[in-house]
Amino acid sequence: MNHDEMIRHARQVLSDNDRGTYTVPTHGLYPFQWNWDSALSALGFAHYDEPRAWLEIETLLAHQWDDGMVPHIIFHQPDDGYFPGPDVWSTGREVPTTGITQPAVAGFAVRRIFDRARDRALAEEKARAMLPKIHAWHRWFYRCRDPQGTGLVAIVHPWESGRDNSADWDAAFERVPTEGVGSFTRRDTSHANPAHRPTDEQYKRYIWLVQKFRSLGWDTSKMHDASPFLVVDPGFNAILIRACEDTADLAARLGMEEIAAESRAMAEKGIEALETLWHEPLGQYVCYDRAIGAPIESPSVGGILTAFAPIPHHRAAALVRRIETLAKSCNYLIPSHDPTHAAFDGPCYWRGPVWLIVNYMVADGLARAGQGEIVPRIIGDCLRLIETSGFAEYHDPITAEPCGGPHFTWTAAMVIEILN
Ligand code: 9YW
Repeated sequence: MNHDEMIRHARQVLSDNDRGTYTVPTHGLYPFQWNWDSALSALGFAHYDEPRAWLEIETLLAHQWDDGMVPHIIFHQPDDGYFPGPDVWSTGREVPTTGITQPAVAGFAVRRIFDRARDRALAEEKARAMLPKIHAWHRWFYRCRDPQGTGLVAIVHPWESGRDNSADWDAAFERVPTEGVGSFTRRDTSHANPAHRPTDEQYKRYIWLVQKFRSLGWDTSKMHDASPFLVVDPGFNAILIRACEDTADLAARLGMEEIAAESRAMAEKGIEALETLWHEPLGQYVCYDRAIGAPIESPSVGGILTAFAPIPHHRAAALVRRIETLAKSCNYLIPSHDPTHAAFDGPCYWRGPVWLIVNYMVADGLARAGQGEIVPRIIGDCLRLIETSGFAEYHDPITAEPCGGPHFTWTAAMVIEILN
C-alpha cells in the first residue's frame, strides 16, 4: 500500500464509522460515541473536512454534565451490541451517557485543529464556543478528582484511563469486591477474540464500581472519596496538563484572559506534581495508588505517555532511553507494557499491544521537547503495522498481529494525521 492508498483507506474507515454528528470507534464492538476517540478522530477529519472535525468535538461537548464532567460514552442510539449499556449506568440523562470520564485530550485537539485551520473564521468561532466548556471540564477534574489539591487527579475506574485492563491496575483492583454483581452477558467477546480482551473477573469488578457510583446518585463530587479504586495515572495526568497548557495558549490568543490564567496555573501545578511519580530504577514515571498511598511499580506505557506534557528536558531525554530499551525486546514500538515484565501479554488489549494514538502523543511530545531523533522510528512503526496488518484497534508488538476490533476510527485518523 503506498501512502495515497493508505490515506484513501483511512478516509473510508472514518466515513464508514461516521454517524453524521459523531463517529463510532468501530461498527459492532463499540456502537456509541467515546470521548477521547472522538477528540483524536477529529484530527483526521480536519485534514479534509474542517466543519466535520469541529462537529465531532461539538457533539461530545454538547453532552457535558452540569458539573463540568464530559462523560466517557454517549449512547446516542440504542444498541444491544454493547455491555454495559445505558440501563446499567442509569445516569438519568435525556440522551444517556456513562457517569465516568476519559482522558481529557479534547483541549489539545481543539488547539491543534485551530492552529492548522484553513477556515480561520470558523476556527475562531468554534474555539471561542468550546474553550469555556473544556475549561469547565478541566476545573471539574481538579475539584472532584484532586480534592486535597495535590496537583494530580485520580481515576476512580480503570475505564477512565482509557487503558482498561493495564497491569497497572491489577493490585489496586483486587480491593474492588465482586459481591452483589448479578449475572450478565458480555458482548465484547462476541465481536473480538476473548483472548485479546479483559477477563470475566475484571468485568465483574468494572461493574461493581459502576453499581457503587450509581448508588451515590452519580454525584461526581462523592465518587473520589467513596471509591475503593483510586489511582493517579501519569499518562492520564499528562494529557490533562497538556490540554490545560493548550487551552491557556489558545485562550490567551483569543483574549479570554481568565481562562488563560487559570489554565496556565493548573498546568504548572500539574507539571510540578508529576515529578513525584518519577521512578528512577525503572527510568520512567509510574502510577500511584492513592487509596493506600504507595507507588505502583508497573512498567507500562502510562508512564511514557507523560512525554505528551511539558515535562523537564532531562525527563524527556530519559524517556527516550527507556523507549530505546523497550525497542530491544519487541519489533514494533511502543508496547503498552514492558515485554520483559511478567505481566506482558502481546495480543491482550492494554497489557502489551501497540496503540497508534499512544505512539502519536508520545512522538508529538518528544518532538516538542527537542527529542525528535526517535520520532521517525515510533511513527515508522505505526505505518509498518498498518501496512502489514491493517487498521486494527491495536497490534501485537512482537508479531504485528491485528487485534481487537477491525476498521478502527482513531487508528485511521492517526494514519491521516501522520501522512499529512
Ligand atoms: C471498552 C473505544 C474505547 C477506548 C478505550 C479502550 C476501549 C472500551 O475502547 O474501551 O468497552 O472497554 O480501552 O481506550 O476509548 O475505542
